[in-house]
Amino acid sequence: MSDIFDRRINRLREILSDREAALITNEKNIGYFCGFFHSEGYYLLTREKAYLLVDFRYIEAANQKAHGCEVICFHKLSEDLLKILAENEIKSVKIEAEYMTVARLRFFRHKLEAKGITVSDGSELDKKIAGCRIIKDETELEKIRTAQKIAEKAYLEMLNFVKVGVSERELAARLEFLMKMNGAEDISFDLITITGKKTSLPHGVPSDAKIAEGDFFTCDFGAVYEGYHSDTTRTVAVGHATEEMREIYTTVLNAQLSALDVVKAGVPAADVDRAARKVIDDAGYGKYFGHATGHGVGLDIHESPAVSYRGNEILRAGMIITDEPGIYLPDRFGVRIEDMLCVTDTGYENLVSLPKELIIL
Ligand SMILES: [Mn+2]
Repeated sequence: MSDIFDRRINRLREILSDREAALITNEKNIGYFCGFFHSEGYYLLTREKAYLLVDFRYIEAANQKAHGCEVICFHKLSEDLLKILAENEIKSVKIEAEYMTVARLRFFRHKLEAKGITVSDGSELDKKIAGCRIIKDETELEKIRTAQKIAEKAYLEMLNFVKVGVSERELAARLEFLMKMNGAEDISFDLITITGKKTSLPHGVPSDAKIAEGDFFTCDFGAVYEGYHSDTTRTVAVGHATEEMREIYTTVLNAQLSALDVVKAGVPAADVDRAARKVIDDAGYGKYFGHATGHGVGLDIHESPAVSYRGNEILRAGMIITDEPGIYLPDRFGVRIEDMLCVTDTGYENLVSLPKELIIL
């Protein structure tokens, strides 16, 4: 267990010089490097040592869960932190740029610089951490697979309740309940269970609106298992689907499949986006597909790499990406189909096992 964390820590140490430390405050990043995932922790890494500072409320859990670091119960954060920095003769501290509030940065600057310790720009640190997290090891993949299995089981159980007259909010509540009953520690994001005209909103919010005969019903859902997220979207029709609905559905499905054909280690992520976009453009619906084809998934629901024609990441084995093109006709309806994939040297492992042909309930 602890060699997983040793490996991660040692990669992060590559950006530290002798008298330098990294101070990590983002909960997900702390969890990634030591296995302890609760809020209100501070993780300090030097060339030789690693410390997790938590307050009294978390000390027992931290002692049980944290690996590869010395767990310290702090009383006054700045004093305890300065003591450790002095013991290690640290002259400069890197702080994550993306997660630190201005107030917090001011606090650390004020306290540390008074002792002659520089607080340096953390963008290099952020980049390094994202670079570590972008490739999932087997223990992480197992957690993502489990999250996906839980989500799919709950989704299939929820589908039994998708009927004319049932509200979007009821279905969101039911899906969340079923995920938790099936072992999810949380939902990946506010579940999207939308119907009718609202399906034209890529991130529509469930309301009291009720399913009507002839509606599309779009469900974008995911579960969290041991910190790791899953992400899937399916669109089904209720009662019947018009020719136009079928045509749009088929176009989105073809785009989704074309993107799948491209996925493989060594391929630019932008090519995956272009493959999906081409199918939708060629069918004349290009302007109705306004988001990227996909994104990375892991400890965060959206993380690197971006699967967008604007991105410049090259796919590598062990990356988790989504493939989720859509067509959204304003004030009419929309369709999105999303799979979550693990990139391999020869292609991908599709973590989603749900069918993709149009289902009419
Ligand atoms: Mn997604």
